[in-house]
Amino acid sequence: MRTNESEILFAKARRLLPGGVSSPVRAFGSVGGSPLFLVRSSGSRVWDADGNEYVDYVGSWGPMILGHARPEVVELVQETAANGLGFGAPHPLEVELAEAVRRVYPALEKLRFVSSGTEATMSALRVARGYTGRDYILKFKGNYHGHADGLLVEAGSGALTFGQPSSAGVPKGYAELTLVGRYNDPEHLAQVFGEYGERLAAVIFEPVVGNAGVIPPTTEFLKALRELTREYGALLIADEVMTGFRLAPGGATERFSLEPDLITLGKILGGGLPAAAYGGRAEVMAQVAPEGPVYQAGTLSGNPLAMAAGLATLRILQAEPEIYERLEDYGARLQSGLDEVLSAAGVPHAINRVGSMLTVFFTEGPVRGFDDAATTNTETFKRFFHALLQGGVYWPPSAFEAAFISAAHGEEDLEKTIAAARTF
Ligand code: KE4
Repeated sequence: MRTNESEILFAKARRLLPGGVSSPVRAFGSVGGSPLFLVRSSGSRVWDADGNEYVDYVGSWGPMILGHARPEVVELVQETAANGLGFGAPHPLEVELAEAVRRVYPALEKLRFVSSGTEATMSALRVARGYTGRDYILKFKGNYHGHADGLLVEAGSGALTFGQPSSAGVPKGYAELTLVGRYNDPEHLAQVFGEYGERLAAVIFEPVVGNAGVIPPTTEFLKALRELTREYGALLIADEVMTGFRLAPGGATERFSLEPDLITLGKILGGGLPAAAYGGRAEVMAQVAPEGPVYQAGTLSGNPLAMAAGLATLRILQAEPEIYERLEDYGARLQSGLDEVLSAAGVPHAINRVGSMLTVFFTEGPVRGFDDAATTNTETFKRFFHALLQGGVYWPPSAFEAAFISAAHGEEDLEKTIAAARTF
């Protein structure tokens, strides 16, 4: 007998929470149906309030690179919690986690812990403006950096794309200080710099886009980003909230040998608990209060439990580098398995993957930028999502998100995923 506990809970939640959720994408708005209330997880699996089990590719939207409820992580959090949940004072685990981050991100000469990716990117941009004394920033269409006002901006009209608010409540004045470029388009980037370079405080970008679905960077684009920012004195901010510690021990910065001035981190950094960070060259981070004039603060910054979850996670990732080979191998086999099934079904598709993050676009492809990604057939994606769900596979409930593989995913998960896709 199938129960409907998730539906009952969702009805209650909608009377208490906007859309019944704590973050919009969770509401299944773009795939339809009632969202699953998840109550338990272990390794590659999650269970919903009705006791149904799923192979999980959301992984809490990235943090669960080791798989859910990894014993070493849970134990360190429990041990830490037994001594108190927070002090609002410096804690030894902040030092230990910062040291663990520095081991794989040597570019982070100094870093500051915050509680979300949004706080990290918002603060990094304030530091860049404080350091350069300039007001304009540049982001890219299809890149998401959290919900700070100046970043909820989409391409305006016209060649040099002034930002326009992409959300109600963002004053036009804020959006106008954000220019919007085209990802993987070095020519357009040069044009924007030609016009605004001297007034740009920073360029912020996703080193591998995850928020338009997965879009890998081109070498030319990465090169142009670093050359033009250096030439015009703008800071380069690599937003590694999603890619950090995932694409290599040192994230995309290591994988693509990037040389950013500032890096933002989140998700895996907190091992599933609320921790994020921004950091970079010591002379830039010297701007941050109480050392410098750029103010930023947070009651829960450096919370010991979040530090513990992040530290336990990074300890394992750094002690077992073979994890990255396993992630790569599973990712490649999942990609080719899905490609085979969709080709056999005669469904136009393009699968973009970098390491353990991938997206199935339902369009001819190739998908090289946001405009390509936008041609994906969202109705077909909806059918794909529900076919997987019916088959016991929990795929991200949006056509423009990345699916995440964990170190706990294995043969059985792969077979179950491909079998579910075959029913599509
Ligand atoms: P948070 O404020 O959600 O912790 O981080 C914002 C953020 C910043 N930068 C990048 C590259 C990100 O991917 C994110 C958040 N990612 C989304 C998933 N696409 C979080 C999921 C959600 O919004 O519920």
